[in-house]
Amino acid sequence: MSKNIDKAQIEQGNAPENADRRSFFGKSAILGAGAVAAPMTAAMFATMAKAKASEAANSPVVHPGELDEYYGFWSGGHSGEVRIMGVPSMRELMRIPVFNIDSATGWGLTDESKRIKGESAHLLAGDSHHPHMSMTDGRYNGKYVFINDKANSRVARIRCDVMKTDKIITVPNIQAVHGLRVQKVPYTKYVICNGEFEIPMNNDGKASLEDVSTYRSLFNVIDAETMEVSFQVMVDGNLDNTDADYDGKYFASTCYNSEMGMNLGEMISAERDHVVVFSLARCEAAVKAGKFKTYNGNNVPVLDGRKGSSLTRYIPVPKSPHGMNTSPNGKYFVANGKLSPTVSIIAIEKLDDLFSDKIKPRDAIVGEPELGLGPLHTAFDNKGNAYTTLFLDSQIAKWNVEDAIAAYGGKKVNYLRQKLDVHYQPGHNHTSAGETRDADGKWLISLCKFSKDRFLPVGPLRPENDQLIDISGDEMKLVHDGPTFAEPHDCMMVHRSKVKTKKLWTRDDPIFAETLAIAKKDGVDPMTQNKVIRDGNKVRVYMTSIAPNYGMSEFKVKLGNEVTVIVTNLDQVEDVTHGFCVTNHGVQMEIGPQATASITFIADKPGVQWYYCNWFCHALHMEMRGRMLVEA
Ligand code: RUQ
Ligand code: CUA
Repeated sequence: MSKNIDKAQIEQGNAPENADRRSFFGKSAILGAGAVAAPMTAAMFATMAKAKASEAANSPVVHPGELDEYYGFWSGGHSGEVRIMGVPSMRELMRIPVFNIDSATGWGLTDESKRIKGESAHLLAGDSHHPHMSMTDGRYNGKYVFINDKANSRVARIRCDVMKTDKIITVPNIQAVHGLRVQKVPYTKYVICNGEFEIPMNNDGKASLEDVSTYRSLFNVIDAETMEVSFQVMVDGNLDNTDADYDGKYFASTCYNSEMGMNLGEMISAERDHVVVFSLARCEAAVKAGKFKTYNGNNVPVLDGRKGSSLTRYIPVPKSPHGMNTSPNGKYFVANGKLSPTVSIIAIEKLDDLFSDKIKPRDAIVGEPELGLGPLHTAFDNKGNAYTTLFLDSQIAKWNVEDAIAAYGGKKVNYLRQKLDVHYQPGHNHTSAGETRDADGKWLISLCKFSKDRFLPVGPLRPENDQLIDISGDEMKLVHDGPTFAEPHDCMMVHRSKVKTKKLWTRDDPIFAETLAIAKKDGVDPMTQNKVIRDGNKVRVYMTSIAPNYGMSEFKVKLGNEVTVIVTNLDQVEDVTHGFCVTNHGVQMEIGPQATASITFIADKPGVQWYYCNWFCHALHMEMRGRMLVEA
């Protein structure tokens, strides 16, 4: 390769990496082992420089080999997963299985993932809604992403160093977790989320099921580190979405159905519903003082925050509000009208007075701009503007917050800046870093529920349409249509400088610590030994993998044995992942470089059963297989 070609290729970004990759495959095909590091520094630098240049121009074009400026975390809706998107290219970078089952990674199949799923491991479905990253002082800290499963009342945590789910809990005493956010300041000690559907307290089928006066909806406060529910707060109405302030003092949730109706007509009969504001200090003090009850046989403290409680305040807003969004300057909560064409602006600085009863609840409202039909969610830039999705109008309204407040105060100002057509029926929207102090006013994503004529037709079921909008200038400009599968409810964008991921697993990773503890009990060092342990009807098979070989090309079991295969991937090469798949057994998993993974199944078929590596790892990947010999 000549110097000139080298330089051109470096400028293109990825050529030297490819060259290394190619020579790696070539070399290890001959050597039969892949212990070759993949140096990529020159290419990385060139790529970074290029990406920097496109940042300056706010161009949505990311050339092949260039890197995106933002990590986007997208909920996968009723697919139950989370996806990582590159923004602004809108390339899907990775999928993180969470509440779903995934055959590529073995999520929901492996012993490690089943342990993480815990008591809900038997559930095969989920409905993920709101991914939000942990923060320190109101800025993303790159540690965790939290996401809720509305369908099964669960909350999960994704570890951002490896981009894998590491905790899943089922929240007790509630049904359907909807809105989820994190405490922003001083740091994410708590994850907050709303129990949406009201149920009897207790919900044990013993008391009258018809008497809706016993039905409650609970606000949930979860410890971000232990992932245990610290406390819950009982409210009036149905909780919907939520957000936190930038002072570490208040959380606010929208509530619809303050009527406690059990059908649509009843749910929307009253003209007003409300926003509930929670005082964190008062709630914590009440828990400490033991002023709580417990329900359904568990010991989670449930505080009474219904109307009249000192823990909460109820601010009336037009009926059926939906989204709740805090402005990144920390001054306002914005509740989105949904059935009303308005959003309600709550001044956070007035909340102290509201809690000490110096003002009336409605006095905390400082603006109620009329934006259009079906306002659902609002995002913010760094110039005092807000962007609200209008579901019914299929538009995004850009408006100025201070002007809207001035207009509410009686001034003749036009707070509306622009309305942009989106395609079609947007739900959530999100600006780059817009739920943090780092809001930068560069990009806006509109998550459209319908795509109709925007893409080649693919049958009656259509993709959603995630649209990328450049908001760096005075006008919003639509720059990209992105088809996505069901259903990105919500997303967030974090600057890539905040996220540091590992290239290889480290051997002390807690995700497989329990598996290693079992190995230790068996007296096996999984890094060096290939061994079969027979334990009554149970068989544990420890094997290593290094491209293109398993440490064991055969092992013997008896028909009906419960077999656990524990594979340790000895490869130290970035991107060399192995798989383990047993034909005809529904057994599949991923083993990342330097990881240990295990999977348990019944050997219920006699004879020769081949296992093979299902993650492409080597020129001799097809040959990476072995036999499980099942004696009848
Ligand atoms: S919330 S748009 Cu609006 Cu879960 Cu989905
Ligand atoms: Cu190992 Cu494919």
